[in-house]
Amino acid sequence: MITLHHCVSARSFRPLWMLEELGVPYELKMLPFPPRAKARPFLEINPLGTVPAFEDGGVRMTESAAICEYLAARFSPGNLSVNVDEPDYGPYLNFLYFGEATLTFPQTLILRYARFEPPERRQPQVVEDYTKWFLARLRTLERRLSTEDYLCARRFTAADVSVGYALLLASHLALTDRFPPAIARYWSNLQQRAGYRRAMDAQHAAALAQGVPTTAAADTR
Ligand SMILES: N[C@@H](CCC(=O)N[C@@H](CS)C(=O)NCC(=O)O)C(=O)O
Repeated sequence: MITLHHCVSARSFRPLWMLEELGVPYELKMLPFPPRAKARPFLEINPLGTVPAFEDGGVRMTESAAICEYLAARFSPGNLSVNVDEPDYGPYLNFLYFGEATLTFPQTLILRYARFEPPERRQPQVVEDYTKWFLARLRTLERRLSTEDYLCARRFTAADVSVGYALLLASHLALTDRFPPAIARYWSNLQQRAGYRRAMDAQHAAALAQGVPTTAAADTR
């Protein structure tokens, strides 16, 4: 049985969304945020204290985009994954990593210096600069999505989950009004997917059942 350690709407939402798209059974273990401070025993599972932490038999993984790639290749080759012999294999890998390295990274700086640090350590200049950085990095997506419904291979894949999570995080940072038109349409379509909605419902129900806050840490002010 797969186990996913998760905080509400954290990057561990990527593998949760994948699991729901795939219909693969899993156990969802909810943690308060940040686990490093509020769930110390979790450090035995992931010494960094970050989520996701993913277990599949003897396999242990802690990188959300890599877990998406693993799940797609293992449970949905040629559907949620793009095969090596398909023309969009390269773009598939590129967007999988683009979602985390290029689109989520700047948002973590915004979060930290706008919301997580105590008021005296907040840095409005960092927030402004990395907001501009993030919005500028959307250009690649906008070009692609103005002619395509999905990022690659003309179908929904793990790359859409990776990038879709970055757009979810942007919604918590109130940046969606600044999305260009093709990204706004794409984001709206992703949220209507049954797999996305099931993942949202699953984290809410598990948070209630396991006694952790049902709200995203990103909403903290
Ligand atoms: N690159 C990793 C980043 C994991 C990560 O930093 N997760 C955040 C949640 S979005 C976390 O657990 N933060 C808690 C902390 O830094 O203590 C991934 O994509 O999974």
